[in-house]
Amino acid sequence: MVAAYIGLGSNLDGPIEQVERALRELDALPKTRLVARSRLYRTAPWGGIEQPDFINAVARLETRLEAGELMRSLLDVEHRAGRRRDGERNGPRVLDLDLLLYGDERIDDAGLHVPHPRLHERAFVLVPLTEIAPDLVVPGLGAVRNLLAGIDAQGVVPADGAT
Ligand code: PH2
Ligand code: MG
Ligand code: MG
Repeated sequence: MVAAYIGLGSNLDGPIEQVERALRELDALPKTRLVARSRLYRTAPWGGIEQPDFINAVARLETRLEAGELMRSLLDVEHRAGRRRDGERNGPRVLDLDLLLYGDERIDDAGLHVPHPRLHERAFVLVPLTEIAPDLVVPGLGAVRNLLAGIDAQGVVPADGAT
């Protein structure tokens, strides 16, 4: 079994439901179970494009899928949600599932880069990841709680409540 961390995001077509449904679909993947999930966070869009706020979350899976198989499964779940890869880079999307970490492996293949290359600069990933795995070490970068301490996380708030 390998522990894999998935970043989930949506800012179109009912983002909260999109992310909740995707979490159920991750748990239902073959050879895989969902063992932890963060709360939902409402997050300011990152990347310089004017667009609606996102809902983001992070999940920990235990899986016997190979990294490449898991990546293809994530793309399938995105596709079933109606994701079409014709939008602009960093633009709005109905569902985005990013493979953040796969055990302690470092992978650099076409279409598969693990750890996710921008993980350490994104509060919408580091806040939910720190919630479920503060001591997790990102290969080459250190513990996630220390990565979070180095960035501005102001635009990331729990989606269930005030401010
Ligand atoms: N995803 C992006 C680009 N910008 N901003 C937020 N807040 N959340 C995201 O998930 C996100 C983003 C590209 O994948
Ligand atoms: Mg993404
Ligand atoms: Mg993606």
